[in-house]
Amino acid sequence: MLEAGQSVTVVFNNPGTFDYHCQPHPWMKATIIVQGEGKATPVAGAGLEEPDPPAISPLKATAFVGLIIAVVFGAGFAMRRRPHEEPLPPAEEGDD
Ligand SMILES: [Cu+2]
Repeated sequence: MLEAGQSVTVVFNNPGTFDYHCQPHPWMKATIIVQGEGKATPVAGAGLEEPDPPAISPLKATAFVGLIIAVVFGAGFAMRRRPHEEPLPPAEEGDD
């Protein structure tokens, strides 16, 4: 779980729409939309063979990752601007 001010980088290897939410505050939601054509390509230096040339240009891939990071940062920023406490339910008093 991320605390305020922390960040994380996640690389999505396939296009898709991914919903996520803040674990302690399920109403804080966001969606990451990963766009792109072609299949995922292995990271250079990962010890994998290179059977095919990259389907998307490195510049394009960097742009997509940048977009994802921007979305994640934006969501984190939006969460930080809100009070990060759950509203307390009205106190109920009374004995049985
Ligand atoms: Cu939260």
